[in-house]
Amino acid sequence: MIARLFCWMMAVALASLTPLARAEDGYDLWLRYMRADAATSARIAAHGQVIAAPGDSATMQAARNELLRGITGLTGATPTLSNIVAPGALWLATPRTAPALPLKLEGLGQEGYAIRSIRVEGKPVTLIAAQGEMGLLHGAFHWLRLAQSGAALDAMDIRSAPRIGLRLLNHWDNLDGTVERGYSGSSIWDWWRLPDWKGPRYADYARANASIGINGTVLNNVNAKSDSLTAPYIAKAAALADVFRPYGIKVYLSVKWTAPMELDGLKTADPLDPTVAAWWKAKADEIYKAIPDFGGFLVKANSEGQPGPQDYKRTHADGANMLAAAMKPHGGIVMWRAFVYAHDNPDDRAKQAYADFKPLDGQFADNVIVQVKNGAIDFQPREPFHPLFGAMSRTPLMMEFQITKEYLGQSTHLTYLGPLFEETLKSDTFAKGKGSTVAKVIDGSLDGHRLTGIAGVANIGTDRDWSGSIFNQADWYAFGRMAWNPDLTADAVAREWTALTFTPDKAVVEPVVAMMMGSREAAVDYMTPLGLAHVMDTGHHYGPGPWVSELARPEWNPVYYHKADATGIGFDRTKSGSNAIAQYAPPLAKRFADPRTTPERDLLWFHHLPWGYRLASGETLWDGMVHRYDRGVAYVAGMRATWEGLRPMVDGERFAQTQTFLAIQQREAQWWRDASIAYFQSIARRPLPAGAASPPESLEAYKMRKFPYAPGNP
Ligand code: BDP
Repeated sequence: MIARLFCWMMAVALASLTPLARAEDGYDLWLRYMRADAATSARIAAHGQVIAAPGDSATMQAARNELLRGITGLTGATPTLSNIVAPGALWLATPRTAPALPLKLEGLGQEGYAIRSIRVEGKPVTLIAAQGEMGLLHGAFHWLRLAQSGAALDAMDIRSAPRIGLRLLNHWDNLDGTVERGYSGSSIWDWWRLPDWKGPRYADYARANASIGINGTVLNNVNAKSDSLTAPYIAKAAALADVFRPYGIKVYLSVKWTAPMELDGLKTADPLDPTVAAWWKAKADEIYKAIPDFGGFLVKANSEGQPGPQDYKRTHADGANMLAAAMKPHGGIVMWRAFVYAHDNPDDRAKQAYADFKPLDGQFADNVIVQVKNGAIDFQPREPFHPLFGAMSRTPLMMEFQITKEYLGQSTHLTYLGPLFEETLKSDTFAKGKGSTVAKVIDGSLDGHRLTGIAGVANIGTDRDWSGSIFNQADWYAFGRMAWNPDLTADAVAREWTALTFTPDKAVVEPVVAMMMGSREAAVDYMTPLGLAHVMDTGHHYGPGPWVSELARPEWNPVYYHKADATGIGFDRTKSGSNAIAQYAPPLAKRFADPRTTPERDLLWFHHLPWGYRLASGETLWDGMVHRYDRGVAYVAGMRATWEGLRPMVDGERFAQTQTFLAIQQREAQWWRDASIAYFQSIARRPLPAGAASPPESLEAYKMRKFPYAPGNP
């Protein structure tokens, strides 16, 4: 009896050790390292049975630990650590640890790496080589990515170096723990208990970012509080910097323009006032004492009520250069945001950033980079690329994408952002003729800039799965991978992510990637078809509100953006309207001047057209809009069906979350469609095309829906 009980206990104990029994809650992101199938496991074991990675630095330890963790998880066997390059070894080497490396490292910089299958005394060895240890860490992550996705590990010959220098997350995290436009819980920065308590999430955060090539993080909201520049908060930021440093993640801070007045009672924040400049210089010195590798400042000035140099009749360049001078002796930089529009400027909001910044081209100090939002309006499901890209050749410009999906269904809609990033990066500015893509502007190659950058507004919070949903993790992943290499396609990145996040099994990868790839277009269809924008309900930006018209500032109202009236719909940005098209290079301006040559996807962004206008398909604009709303809803129904079919192949917890969120998305896509049609039909006064269902509720009923506690709304 006792023996039988013992056997039973053993069986239970063993069962709980088998990896399949492990609950998957998403915490491990794409670094799951679950036991691989026999063939993959054997391959990994053959190429990673020994890890030869000499060096005691924290970065080398991180690289070694990652390989140990990965290989052990994937194969079930722990590799040996050795300083001798044995057969079957993974050998991590820099010119310092191995002066006679058999490959060239030129051009790889400090973060790049090479991976090559070589022979040492006739035996196969995988060499990961780099100029420095950070490159080795990135190389280790690359090798693990391949190992985890079941790729061949012999005959390797890879060289990889980041194309863009600054690859940063922007956290819109407030000091009270809330996150502006955050949909995944609270801020992961526990400001209150820092600097003493440094919870395990910080290192996991740094690991995850390093694994996809991100190398910096702005800790606090662009709507900044001065307090983050006080001594206690600098100490807190320094504690985080200490945790991140081994992973190559630098810390940056958003600053409030009037901090010298608020913190130390200065009479002014005029950038040309010497006391102001001296204050910032002393502040920079203080920060660098605590954080010697501090990255720099991010500034939102004279935008949406934030103070800035224009309050003192100075320009953005005056402001940026004053801060840049304070950072300069320490090697720091200033990222100055171009997201500006003023309440007293009646001009088209889409034109205002260009109007403010274009004349300043060439006036910025060499450690200033101007951060331009993706979209001259605001992170919409679709916007044409920002006209500043390609228009300021003498100023380094960095891209600001929004990873958190303020306008794309927030945490519950599956709307993979890879295609949005790719579409923008590949857009041709024609600044120096055909092929002058946005990617070439921001990687510095078009104009020969050395300071280059890209930022993503983070979707990270205290939710167990970090990003508010499993599929939102893909947006964080895609941002990092495309920041490292802006030529990567959204499809390739989705494949990688799916293989790592679920399984390399094609039976899962193919349908999941297919779902993801069409998902952003589906959101465009059910929210803002044919170039519409900013019709989300006010404040929380969650759900439809195309009828909103009574807010104080005209450009806060959706009616400002769609301009629907009895004759038609759309924002005329041609000569007869705001003439925003003139901000684009002549070949594009010409293309956008005529609805016939404007890409249909941007039609109503550039033109106000009659409801009866004929689309390329031959149907009327009104019918085409209705068809697109329906197409978007149908796509979501299709995703639900696909996901149901994957039930046997996905672990229960992650399956159920996605299943529930897709149900929410379908309900809400339908709501978007119905409410939009109810409203626009009340203006267009046209019948629905044959087969299209009437909205089940009255327009008034849709207008009545209120969401006072929707998350993320400041
Ligand atoms: C808008 C957000 C707002 C941000 C602002 C910005 O609605 O919360 O503060 O952008 O980027 O998208 O500064």
